[in-house]
Amino acid sequence: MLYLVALLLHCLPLAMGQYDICKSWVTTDDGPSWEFYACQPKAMRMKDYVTVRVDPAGITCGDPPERFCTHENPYLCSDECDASNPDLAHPPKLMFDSEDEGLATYWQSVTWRRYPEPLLANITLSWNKSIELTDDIVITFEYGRPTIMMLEKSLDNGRTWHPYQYYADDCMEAFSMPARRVRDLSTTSANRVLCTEEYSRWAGSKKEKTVRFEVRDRFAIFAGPDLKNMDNLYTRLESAKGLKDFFTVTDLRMRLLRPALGGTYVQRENLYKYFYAVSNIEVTGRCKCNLHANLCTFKEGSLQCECEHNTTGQDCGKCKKNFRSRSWRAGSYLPLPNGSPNACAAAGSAFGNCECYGHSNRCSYIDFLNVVTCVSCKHNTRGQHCQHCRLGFYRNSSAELDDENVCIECNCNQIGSMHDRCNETGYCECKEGATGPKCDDCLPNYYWRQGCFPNVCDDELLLCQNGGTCYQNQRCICPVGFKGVLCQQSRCEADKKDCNGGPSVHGSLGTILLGVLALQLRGWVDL
Ligand SMILES: *[C@@H]1O[C@H](CO)[C@@H](O)[C@H](O)[C@H]1NC(C)=O
Ligand SMILES: *[C@@H]1O[C@H](CO)[C@@H](O)[C@H](O)[C@H]1NC(C)=O
Ligand SMILES: *[C@@H]1O[C@H](CO)[C@@H](O)[C@H](O)[C@H]1NC(C)=O
Ligand SMILES: *[C@@H]1O[C@H](CO)[C@@H](O)[C@H](O)[C@H]1NC(C)=O
Ligand SMILES: *[C@@H]1O[C@H](CO)[C@@H](O)[C@H](O)[C@H]1NC(C)=O
Ligand SMILES: [Ca+2]
Repeated sequence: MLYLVALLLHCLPLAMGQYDICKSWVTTDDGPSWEFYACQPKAMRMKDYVTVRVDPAGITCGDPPERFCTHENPYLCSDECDASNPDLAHPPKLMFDSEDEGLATYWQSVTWRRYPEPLLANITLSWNKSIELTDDIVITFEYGRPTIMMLEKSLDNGRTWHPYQYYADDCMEAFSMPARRVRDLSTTSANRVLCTEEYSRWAGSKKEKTVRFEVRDRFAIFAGPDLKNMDNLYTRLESAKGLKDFFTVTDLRMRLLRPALGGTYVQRENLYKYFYAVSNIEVTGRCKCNLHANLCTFKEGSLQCECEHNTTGQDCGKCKKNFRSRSWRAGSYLPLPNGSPNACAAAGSAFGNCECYGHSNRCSYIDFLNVVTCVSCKHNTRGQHCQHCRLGFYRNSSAELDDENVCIECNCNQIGSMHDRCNETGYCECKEGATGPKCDDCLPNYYWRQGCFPNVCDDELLLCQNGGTCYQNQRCICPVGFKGVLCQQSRCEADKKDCNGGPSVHGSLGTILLGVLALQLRGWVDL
């Protein structure tokens, strides 16, 4: 019995800390060797690694010094914010310090002295690293929570932003959205962006201070109320499209849109009691390492995964050099309980010497040729080892053979070139008269018009005669009385009868003759 307890205790840490080791040295029938597992870093207090930015400039109180009061004590406006006095200053960093027992330290905005112009502030948190949230985001407000605010997130270091959650005391009025609660979401809507009224009502500023983004409640949809069934959550994270990304962020932004009112309307005669004050922003999560690392360290100002499985990059998002015999893949939580490492493989190790330079995951043995060849080469490559470029593509000389950008499209001009293939430096084969790498230019003495054609006229050798002018090398515009490609022929020579009359006389005489002919045919004139 004692022995059993000891065994259980021994096994417990491993069983509980799922995905916490990347590899272990095991002995099998074939002797000892490494075994690899999907692994992820521990969850951490992410506020310790964040950089913060508060907008607009001048929104932080104290410059110049300012008085304020509280909703509890609205007529005793003796509190002071003074940025130049450390005891009275409220800089942004106080949202991330460790709260000692007792007094809260907080960032504070200016008061709403410009009412009715809205009092707006953005608090942007950036990690320069993808983070997977593992617990609720908890924002603590002193002196009342905002009556309208919004949480946004970015997945690409702040280049693009998406709404994450809306908060208002009246969702319909503020955002034209019905109020919902995360608790009421279902398995198919677990990643829905919603508006909640739970964190914006007035309940006395001391009583309810926190605004949450509920990660646990969303996890609980899959893992049960106490998150006991994490296996189900991990299974869902692998299979439900977009679910993992929903909990992943590189940046968060709180858009504070209206402060606590402490009542139903704004008292214009006392605007000193309206402002924002944030004492803490708790973000709990782990570095996203694509299940290829169980450690994440803070180096050179940024978090970085300590990649295993022969992967590399800030998120272990690619294979190490010389380990690209198949394409990189994230590790997987499945199959339970240890997952799949999906490790990168050394060239030559994976499929009996079939290197595919990371452009294919599959090799196939061709019986009658007795060779192993890569199947379905990607990135516009082809060949037994995906070592050539497909027709219509050429080799990028500044890229390694295992680079995704190794093959560049030829882009031959369809009209000017013989076909859509090109040589190793990207030069296409041109039709007569065409030139340039892509055959979209004409040689001298050719002009472009749906292809290259030899000049009909020009200013050097093929001069238009008799005062004609050359139109875009395509034809001579001849003066009256001349014709021919270069206006070299006088109309008089061509038609001897009309030599004395000008072309206009020629015309009118003809018309008269035709008229006479017509009348004669009708029998009215007898010539
Ligand atoms: C807050 O950020 C949003 C989105 O980028 C921007 O449109 C808005 O002007 C910002 N507000 C302030 C007060 O800087
Ligand atoms: C972000 O992280 C990358 C990779 O660690 C680093 O090269 C870069 O300098 C960091 N950028 C900033 C602004 O810290
Ligand atoms: C990574 O490469 C090393 C050799 O550098 C090898 O010993 C190790 O087993 C490889 N790991 C995996 C997961 O393939
Ligand atoms: C050639 O490869 C380099 C290195 O990957 C890449 O930066 C570049 O964009 C590629 N060139 C083209 C034209 O795709
Ligand atoms: C490709 O064609 C161009 C133009 O004909 C030529 O200058 C270049 O040397 C060729 N490159 C190779 C590698 O053959
Ligand atoms: Ca604080």
